[in-house]
Amino acid sequence: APTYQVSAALPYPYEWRAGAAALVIIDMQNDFCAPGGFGERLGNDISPARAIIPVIADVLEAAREAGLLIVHTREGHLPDLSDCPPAKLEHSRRQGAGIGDEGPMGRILIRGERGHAIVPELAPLPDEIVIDKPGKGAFYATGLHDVLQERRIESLILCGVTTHVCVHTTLREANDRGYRCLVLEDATAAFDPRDHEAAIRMVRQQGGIFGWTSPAAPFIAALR
Ligand code: TIU
Repeated sequence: APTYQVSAALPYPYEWRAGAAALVIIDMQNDFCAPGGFGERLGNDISPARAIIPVIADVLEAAREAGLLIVHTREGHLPDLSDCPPAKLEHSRRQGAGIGDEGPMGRILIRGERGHAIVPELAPLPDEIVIDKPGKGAFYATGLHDVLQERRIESLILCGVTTHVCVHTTLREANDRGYRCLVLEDATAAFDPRDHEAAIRMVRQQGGIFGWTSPAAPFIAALR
């Protein structure tokens, strides 16, 4: 199979084999990207999360054209909260955004509510994979690893929110499972840019301990 390369990636060029890469779009939900959602009610400025929507839309379009496997993830819980650990529930309530509480977009972080849905600009197509996850990482208590192994996926291109929480947790889980991971730095965001910067730096320190980083444009160019 031919090999693709993003030569601008840090700390050194990122390569993947044709047919062996997946785009993973993490938690681009109304709860993190829309006014009145979980992210904003936790006390955050959601504008960085909104700003990456058009960048991810470009990446998604190019990945669809190139035939990459597309995976969307959503953070959320069952309506009876049986999959929400007490510590997570307590933390959310202390922050004034109790998981399961009523909000402007339905119950906060509950599957099936409007706040839980992916923003319309990045809506999954019917044949794309949607992983519902109760944790920050997309591998914990989900079928993601099996889905990727069935399709012989070796390389993951990660984007979405937030860089230091769900993107990083997923990245670390993926790295331990042997996937080669590229984080698209301008297609990820944290509510505080300092958290974003720190998280991006961490990926590529020690010669790329968790993977690679690159802006979206050179990745899109490599696909075309
Ligand atoms: N998706 C994700 O990152 N969930 C979070 O709760 N992130 C925060 O930064 N709070």
